Amino acid sequence: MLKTIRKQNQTVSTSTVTDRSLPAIPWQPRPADSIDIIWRHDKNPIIGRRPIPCAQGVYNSAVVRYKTGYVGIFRVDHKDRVPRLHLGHSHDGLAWTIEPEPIVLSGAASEIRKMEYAYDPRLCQIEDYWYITWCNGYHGPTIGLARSKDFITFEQLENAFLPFNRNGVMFPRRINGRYAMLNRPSDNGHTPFGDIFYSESPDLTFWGKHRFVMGAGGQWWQGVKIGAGPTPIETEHGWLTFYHGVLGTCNGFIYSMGAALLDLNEPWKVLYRTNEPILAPELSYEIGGNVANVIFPCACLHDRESGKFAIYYGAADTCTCVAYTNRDELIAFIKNHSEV
Ligand code: BMA
Repeated sequence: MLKTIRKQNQTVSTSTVTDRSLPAIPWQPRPADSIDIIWRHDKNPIIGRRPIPCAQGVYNSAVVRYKTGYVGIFRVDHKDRVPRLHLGHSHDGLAWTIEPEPIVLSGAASEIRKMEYAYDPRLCQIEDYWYITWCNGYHGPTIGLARSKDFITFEQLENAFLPFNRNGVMFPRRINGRYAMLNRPSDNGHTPFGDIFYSESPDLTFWGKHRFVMGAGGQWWQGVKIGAGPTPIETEHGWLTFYHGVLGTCNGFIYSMGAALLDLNEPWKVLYRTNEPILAPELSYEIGGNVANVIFPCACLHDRESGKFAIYYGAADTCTCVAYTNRDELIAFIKNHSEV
């Protein structure tokens, strides 16, 4: 089916990595007493607050299968509380070794080389490269962009947008011939608003043709702001897109996870969108930490054959967690719980 969809779009994936050559994704079956569409890994958090000496929190991070194992780009808040990006490796996607020093990017124009801070990375394979997008400090938050072929050297490209922007999430193939990215215009603080937009680029330098995708509002749980999460997953029902939705309370924000299906050819068109969170802060590591009540998904491993999903999310701006679901059940859930 995917092949047919790509043919209609006249888009050819030149990916050289097939699911078959990759390791099985982390997985635990749904517990008998689970009543929700998503269930948590029973040994969460998989990465705690201080896996390396400089860290004061490791969360909101990107993970992919690579060769016979896994690599990740991790948000590490240092003890000075400035977030930086660190590379990590794992043989099973659950036990991680994180490099003690931040990753070094090269190749950028001197004006943008200095990253004042770097957080909330996403990873996306497009053709021969792995692309990293992150919230990059350049006179305020904007979307940084870098790429690598081997996770040894990293080439920094131009920032995608003007400040202020967050949650830049690339699509894993060109759409109608252009690179495509979800993003969330914002302000320089703890933004009390936020809608998801779509932008495209012919060359990864110049981004335009901006389209509104979906906004905050509707139900309270996503009433203040929303932002795209992991790299969208192509399905015959549309681009399956996880996102975070934010509730405003008298004690601050509460971040939960929602999901949507976007049109394959025109991803700014929302086909379905959950009218309730698919995962909300409940357990101790989600409701307590550096920032209470935060679930923030940034990566999802997907096994196409079985339809298994392993979703990586940051909990309470402190630690890294995993949750599981099944593609077909989730798509049915989104369609049955949609506000669109
Ligand atoms: C957002 C980002 C996220 C963070 C969240 C909750 O604005 O900074 O990195 O997880 O706030 O603090």
